[in-house]
Amino acid sequence: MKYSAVIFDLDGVICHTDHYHYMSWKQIANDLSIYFDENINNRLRGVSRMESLEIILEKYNGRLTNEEKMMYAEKKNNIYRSLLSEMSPADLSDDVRKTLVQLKKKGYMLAIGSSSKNAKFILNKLGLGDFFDTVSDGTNITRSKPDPEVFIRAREYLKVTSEKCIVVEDAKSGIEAAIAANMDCAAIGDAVLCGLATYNLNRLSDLLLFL
Ligand code: B16
Ligand code: MG
Repeated sequence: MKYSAVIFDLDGVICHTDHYHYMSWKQIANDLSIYFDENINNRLRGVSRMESLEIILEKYNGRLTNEEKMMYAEKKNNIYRSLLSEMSPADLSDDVRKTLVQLKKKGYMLAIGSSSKNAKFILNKLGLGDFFDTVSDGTNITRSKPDPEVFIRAREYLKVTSEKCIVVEDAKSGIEAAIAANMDCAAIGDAVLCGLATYNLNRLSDLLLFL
């Protein structure tokens, strides 16, 4: 096998929580009367919560203190967590479930490589709390994507080389992080548009065409 491990991004790849991020930030933008749309939201994919707020504030006319920024980031996270709390295993699509089960059957090690500090909470909600061989997320990194740290940690936990890993990502920042980690990558959704990935997917199960 060319690869021995598949490292999945979470939001926008395994589940649709990318939309919950959008809805939560939209409320914060509305509170501050800041223009915000799906195109701006696409720049938030894979980047940390505080960096996301800074991108949103590019369209803000006033200035916020660090304390105010912390307050808005926390408020966003509370809105986001209340949306997450409604999630259940039914939020895992048949295509994603089938793909994960098949890859495990074929003998691949499976990992999560997510910038989110809520990753384990989401995995538990989806009934995937014990499914992955390792979870590298926003709680074990100091720099978020496009820095490769989150994927390097994942392959260290799995004890494999970068050449044996393939990353699956919906964010341009995540594709750049995979390339910086010397890993091949498959783009899905918005990440396809950057044209930088080793493979482009229409749906997650397209992975089964070559893995
Ligand atoms: P949190 P991923 C990323 O997750 C999201 O794409 C990004 O929009 C978010 O800002 C980041 O997690 C941090 O999330 O606020 O939950 O810690 O796509 O890398 O799985
Ligand atoms: Mg993502």
